[in-house]
Amino acid sequence: MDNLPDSSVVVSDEVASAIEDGRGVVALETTIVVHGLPSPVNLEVAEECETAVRASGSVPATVGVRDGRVIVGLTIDEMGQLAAEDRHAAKLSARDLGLAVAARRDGATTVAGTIAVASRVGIEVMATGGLGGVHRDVLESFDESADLTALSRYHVLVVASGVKSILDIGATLERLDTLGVPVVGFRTDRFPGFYRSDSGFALDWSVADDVEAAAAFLAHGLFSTTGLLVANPVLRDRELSGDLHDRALASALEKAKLLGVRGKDVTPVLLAEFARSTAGVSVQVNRDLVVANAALAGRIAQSIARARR
Ligand code: PSU
Ligand code: MN
Repeated sequence: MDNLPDSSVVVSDEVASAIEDGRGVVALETTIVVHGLPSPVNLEVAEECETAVRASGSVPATVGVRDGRVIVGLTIDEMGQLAAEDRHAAKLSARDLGLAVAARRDGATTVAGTIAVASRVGIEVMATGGLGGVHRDVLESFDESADLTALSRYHVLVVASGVKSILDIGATLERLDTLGVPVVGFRTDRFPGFYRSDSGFALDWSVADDVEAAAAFLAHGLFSTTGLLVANPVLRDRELSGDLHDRALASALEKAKLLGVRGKDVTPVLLAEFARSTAGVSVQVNRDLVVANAALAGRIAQSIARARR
């Protein structure tokens, strides 16, 4: 497949020339903006992520769908329009992209949707807060995020603070193993727990800096077409306390059960209940970690670009 987008995929001039010139580019998702964080923090975070990527010397490429056009390089204004409630932007995973284009819909892309687009246009790095994964009630619900299978299909490096702690973290790590997706701790040999810096699970591999992360991704590409997860823990002095986390988690799981939510609504409901029951502290932690991940992704994209030259 060529990397030239057709008219259904619109790459902004800035992003297109950065890709063309082999400069560092970081894809950013919009589900966290439209369905993951409350207003007005959502747009502040979107802007902070873009600023963090730029500060590293890389170019941000925020992905979303407007009127059936997949945009790579949304402006903050366009993101604001997409996040407006009356627009009812859909939550788009990789499988939904073509259908949203055909139906001329608006939508925000998940990690899965974003890396499908990134790989289509030649972007190798993306940043998010917490990856999706295997849900705790998986034996009843069969609910496993398509983020995992997307990482098994697209050769993109994703920086995330582990997987969201609302998930079954051990099962998610097992699935990443089965799917052939390597997990590399950034300056840690512990798998991060999203709102918490340590999920309690150990990692086999870690890197000391962005140069090593870039080298790991390039070497991985010699043997595999899968993606790679760089696990970047939230700073210890920013994490949610263990007590508060566990209480919020219990109430979030309870709430989701009570409402009987399913499918793509599960994660947004759990995150919203976390925000409510921690009086917004979880939102602040989410903000800190996603901006830090965008900054790191920017540095890694720079190192990959340098290594390729
Ligand atoms: N990280 C966050 N907040 C979010 C997400 C990630 O800090 O809201 C989003 C991402 O878009 C991810 C999605 O792909 O949650 C996972 O949704 P699901 O569990 O339905 O696959
Ligand atoms: Mn799901």
